[in-house]
Amino acid sequence: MEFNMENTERPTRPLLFDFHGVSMTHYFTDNWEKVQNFQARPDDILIATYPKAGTTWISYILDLLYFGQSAPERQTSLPIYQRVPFLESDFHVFPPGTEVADKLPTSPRLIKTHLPVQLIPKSFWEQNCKVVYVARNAKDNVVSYFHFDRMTKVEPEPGDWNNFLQRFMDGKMVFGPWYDHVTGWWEKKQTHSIIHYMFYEDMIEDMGRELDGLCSFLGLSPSVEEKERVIEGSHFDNMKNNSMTNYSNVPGMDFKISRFMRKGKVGDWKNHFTVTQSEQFDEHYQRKMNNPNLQFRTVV
Ligand code: PPS
Repeated sequence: MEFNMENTERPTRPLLFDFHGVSMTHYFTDNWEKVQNFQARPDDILIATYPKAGTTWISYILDLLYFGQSAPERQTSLPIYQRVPFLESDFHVFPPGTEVADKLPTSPRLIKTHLPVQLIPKSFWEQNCKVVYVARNAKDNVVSYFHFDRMTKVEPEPGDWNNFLQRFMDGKMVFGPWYDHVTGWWEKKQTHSIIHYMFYEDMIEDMGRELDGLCSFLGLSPSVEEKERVIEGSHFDNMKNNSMTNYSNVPGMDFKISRFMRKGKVGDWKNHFTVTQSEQFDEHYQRKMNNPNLQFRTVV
């Protein structure tokens, strides 16, 4: 599969538009027919997240779990976004996600999506594929999203922090409202045991515990040494310094503005929200989030 990194054509920032009730940009709808008709296989593992919730982290953990030992060369030769195709993406400089996924030689295939649950191609449900969903608290999620949108031209113009925060609260973000995304997947999980719902904050707090839960869901029983290798390899500092996981070789990202592996913390929101913004956000949050069983932590 050819990924042409020499194509330096400067992308212009895309506009948001309504797509089946969800704000989107053309990068995620241009290939929609093939996305909707994508043929999942029963052993595919779908990694589903709202943008900036820890997608790359969980992708790398899964890749290490499945292929860390059997295909060590993969770890040094193939960037994570080529190992784990981004299903709905069609960035034009890369082959579309569906094509990369179709050509993946691995079994299982690890496939990334940011789609809200109602837009997932139906073959994933028909094939009863396992889904690993990672959710991150809204305040850290919006901060991470803001810095990401500042540094990459494939996202709409972020504007200043205050406007961005308001847009997030209004749900006018690529892939729609955070509130609906995390709740929609949470509710789907209640009737679909093939969904494993994880929290970024839990992973930060105790990766060993979270890895045990994940392995038990996947039916994997790695040795103590293997688990240690996965935990060590997926530690923020190691992923940040690893050119296969830190996105340093992706065109269209300006690391002088912000790095992809930026802080990797819970609670960075406190460095961004003013007291007034935080109070307004909390008040709005209470109105939007009405499932008492879905609780997030903004500190650990
Ligand atoms: S994307 O573009 O949606 O795929 O981004 P995503 O990978 O979901 O989110 C990026 C944020 O996740 C942080 N990250 C990590 N945190 C802790 N530990 C590890 N290993 C790790 N890997 C990635 C990354 O730093 C981004 O968060 P912020 O808050 O911006 O640092």
